[in-house]
Formats: sequence, C-alpha cells, structure tokens
Amino acid sequence: MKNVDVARHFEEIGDLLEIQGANAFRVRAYRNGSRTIEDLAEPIAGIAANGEKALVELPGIGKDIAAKIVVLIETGTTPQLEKLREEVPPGVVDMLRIQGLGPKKVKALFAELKVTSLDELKAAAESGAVADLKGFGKKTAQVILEGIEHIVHVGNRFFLAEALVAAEAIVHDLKQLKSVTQASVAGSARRRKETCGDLDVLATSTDSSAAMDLLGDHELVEKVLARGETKQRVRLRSGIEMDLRVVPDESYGAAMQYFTGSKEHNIVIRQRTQKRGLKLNEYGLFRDDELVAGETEEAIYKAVDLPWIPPELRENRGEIELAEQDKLPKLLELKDIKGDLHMHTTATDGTASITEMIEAARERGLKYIAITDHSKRVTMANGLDAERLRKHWTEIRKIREEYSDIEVLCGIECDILEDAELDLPDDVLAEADWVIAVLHYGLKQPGEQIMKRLLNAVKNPHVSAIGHPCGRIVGRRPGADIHYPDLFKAAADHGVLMEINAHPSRLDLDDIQAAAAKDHGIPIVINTDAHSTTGFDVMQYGVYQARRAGLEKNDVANTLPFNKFKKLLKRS
Ligand code: DGT
Ligand code: CA
Ligand code: CA
Repeated sequence: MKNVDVARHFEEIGDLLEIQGANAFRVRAYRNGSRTIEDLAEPIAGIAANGEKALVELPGIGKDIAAKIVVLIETGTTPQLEKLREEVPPGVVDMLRIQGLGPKKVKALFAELKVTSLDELKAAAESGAVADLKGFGKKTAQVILEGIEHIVHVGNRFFLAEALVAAEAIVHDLKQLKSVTQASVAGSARRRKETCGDLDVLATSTDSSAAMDLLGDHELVEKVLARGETKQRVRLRSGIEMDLRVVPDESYGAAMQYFTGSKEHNIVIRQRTQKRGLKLNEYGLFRDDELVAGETEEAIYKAVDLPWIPPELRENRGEIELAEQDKLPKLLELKDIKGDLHMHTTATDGTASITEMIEAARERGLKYIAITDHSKRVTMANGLDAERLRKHWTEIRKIREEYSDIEVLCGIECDILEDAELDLPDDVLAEADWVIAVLHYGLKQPGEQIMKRLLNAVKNPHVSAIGHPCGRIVGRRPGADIHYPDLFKAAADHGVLMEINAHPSRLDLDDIQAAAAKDHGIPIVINTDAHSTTGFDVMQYGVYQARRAGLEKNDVANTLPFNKFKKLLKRS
C-alpha cells in the first residue's frame, strides 16, 4: 500500500466522522495523521513493518492511528472506514467535492434535508430548501448550484497524476510476463491530459489470457467488470476504470495510434488515409485487404506523409498542420529543468526546514531554487509579515553560504489583496531576490476587479512572476475570471514571468493559456510549489502540461543556467 493510499484512507475517515458530527479533536487527529503520511519520504509500510512503536514516533501519529495503520497495511482496509462507509451514503461524500461545502455543511444537508446525492442536492437548492436552512441562505445555495455544475461538467474524472501512477505500475507488471512483448499506456493518460476519464492500456502478447489474469489479480484492481478474448475492463481500487487490450505485434503501432487518440486528432488522420485510398483501424493500415503498416506508429504517420507526432499534441489543435510543414516543436523534457522557484518551509505551511528543502533540491539535481513562503494575508498558513519575513531571509542568507553548488533565492509568495494592493510594502519586496504574486482570496470577484489586481501586481517593479494565475483547483474549483490577452500583454511589456504551477491539482496556467503566453513571448517558469521534500516530485506534471502547450526548452525560463536566468529578473 502506497503512502497516498494510506493518507487518503485517514482523510476519508476524518471527513466521514465530521459529517457524522464526531468530536473535532478526533477529526483533526485523523487529518493530521493523513498529512504526516502523505508528506513522508519513506514508505509507511516499511515503518509499520517495525511495529506500532516506530509509527508512534512520527509527528501526528498516536497509538490509535498507529494500530489502524498496521491493520490497514495488513488487510487493505480498516473496520472503522468500512463501517463509516456503510453509515454515510456515497452521494453525501460526493458533496464534499463542492467548493465551499465542508463536512459541517454537508452534515447539515444530510441530517436536515436528507439529501444523499448531488442530484437531490441540486433539487433542494433549486427549490429554496437549502437557502432556508439555518446557516445557509440564498448565496450559499447559489454557490452550491455553481459547484454542482462545475463537478458535473468535469464529470467523474481523475487527476492525471493518480491515473498515470496506477497505469504505469500495471504496465510495468505486465512487461514482467514472458508472453508479453510490449505494453504501454494509451488514451488521455498517454496524452498527459490533466484529468483522465478512464485508463487505456495496450499490450502485445502470445498469450492474452495470461495478461488478463495478471490484471484481474493485480493488487490495484478491485473488480473485473468485463472480460473477452482480447479486451478486459476493470475497476481499480481508486475508482478509475481501465481497459486493457491485447493485440498482435504487427498491430501494435496501429492500436497505439488509435487508442491514444484524441478522437479529434484521429478523425483528421483517418481522412488523410482515406484520401490516399487506405483504410485505418486499430489493427493496421490497409490497402484493400493488404496490411501496409501497423507495427509502429511512425509507419502509420509516414503512410499519411507526416512525421510522428508527440502524444501530448494530438488534440487537433494545429499539430497536424505543423507536422505537415515539418514545424513540430521539439518539446521540453523534464531533464531540461534546472531550477524551481516556488516552495515553502516550516516558516509557513511547509513541513521541511530551509536546509532540508535545499538538500532535497540538490538531490534532484536542481541548480537554483527560490524559497517563497506565504505573506501575512494567508493567516491559515501562518503567513509572514515584514518583520518575520526579514528574519526568515536573514536565515536563508546565512544557510545558503554553506552551498556552492546551488543558488538559493530569498523569495516570497506575496498575496495580491482583494483591493488590488500587495500584501507587503514595496520597501520589503525590494529586498527580495524573487517575488511571486498570487491571488488566493476573492477569486470570485468580477473580472474587472480580478484584472485590476493582476495588472497592479504586474506593474509593481518588484514582482518577478505571477504564480498559479487563475487559482483553479482542477475538477473542483473554477479559476478567477481573467482576461488573459490583457494579462499577457502587460506581463510581456513589464518583463514579468508566468508560472505553470506543476501541482497536479493546479496545473495553472493550463495548456491553452501556456501556449498563449508563449505566443506573447513571455518566459514561463514551471514550479512545484513544494510544501515538503517530496513535493519536488510533481515537476513532471508541470512539464507534461508545458508539452501539451507545445513549449520547447527555450520557452521555459527555469531551463536556463542560473547566470542567464538571473538576467530575466532585471525588470524592464
Ligand atoms: P478519457 O478517457 O475521457 O480521458 O479520454 P480518452 O481520449 O482516453 O478516450 P477513451 O478512453 O474514450 O478512448 C481512448 C481512445 O480511443 C480515444 O482517445 C480515441 C480512441 N477512440 C475511442 N472511441 C473512438 C471512436 O469512436 N472513434 C475514434 N476515431 N477513436 C476512438
Ligand atoms: Ca481513456
Ligand atoms: Ca477507454
């Protein structure tokens, strides 16, 4: 069992307990435990193997949770969660996904109005029953309706990070089978789309039943939903469903091309095959009944006079025209990244010290970082006022003296307040090496005010970059109403960088806006926003998003060596 699974288990216990109205300390204990496990660098299963005593030594893990961890790892679940799940209907848990609706309100809706699904909640909100509820009101009812619409719009999709990790683990295990020659992730996960509806995996094998048996028995799989000669559909424990298709070697390229999609991309490719008197399907490319190509994707694309197109670009957003003119970008790669300019320490809401973050960054081969703790407006995260920030920087300056192989910038993640002022005075910001300005509060303000805030930040001569510009949470919270062309024009004029926040729940800028920022000539910086030493590991998701935007190494500022990166900080 992975740390994330154990963490999610306790998070869910905390949520369900709160919905049931359990004691707040108890609820918090589960959440703290969950957070500790999530941030742990080493596998919790390894620690648990040494017994409960070793677990209790972790911060936030008491005797009770320690005992449950042991049971959870041994049996895959705990009696407590199973019981809670029986008591609280799954539709009630879904309500937690609505932004602005915490367990307390969900509990009230469940207890008072007896709503047990999003559909029932929608009806209750529309009928006015929600607004009449104590502590709710018309505004909350409206927020709920908007939240439901957003969820329904995103549908039951999963974060790429979660989907991809599972798919890659299964592909890895399939490849261990003697009878399997090739295996790969296809579908939206291969295109690195920020969310996946389901997973698609392909394998070539001399013995399709061996591959299907392996999948059916896999530890990540909860249930086999359907099984045929060459196709199997399963549901993973995380809830995401997966299609496995077993194809012969000579069809592998055709099947990869077909099942990678997107549908829109494939339609255009198929038109090109038809024009050439060919027929394309998942088994191959045929002239009459003769197989012309099928073993590799390259051969399929070549047959329609195109170079191979990277999966991240296959959305029919101009990639076929670029391929035709031999102008496909040479996409950014993870290994090109040399710096990370957004991270937190224990000074605010991070779990690691300055030194621990520097060490972790060095281990990952980073050559420069910026430590950017929160400014004071974020009280929830213990944000820094001028005095504490200056002390923090003094500390950073002292510690960075000890390192000759990594540059450490004294930074700040400075809130852009609701009234468009920055959260810290100019004379303080002037002392920073690097300032990321961000929106955290008032994301629902009218577009005009949002733009006033962003433009004010861009014009401030001390601001280096705009972080997670729209503030969205993928699938959960829509971003602020930004008029991007105006933002990008101002950023380009003032020499302000734009961030792709790599956290899988943010990916903000998104692929479309990152491409637009590039068109404005704005250097993009991809940052992890790490809150722990393992937080650096999400960089790849930012890189995927950049690749979907067609970005090359040259478009991304933190691929530069530090001496060149530094020059970008000089504001025009
Ligand atoms: P998802 O699962 O919603 O995140 O998105 P995809 O792209 O993984 O879509 P999925 O799982 O329905 O199908 C995988 C790929 O198979 C899809 O990208 C293209 C191909 N495909 C599926 N159905 C069709 C179809 O009706 N026509 C064509 N041309 N391709 C299809
Ligand atoms: Ca899919
Ligand atoms: Ca599928």
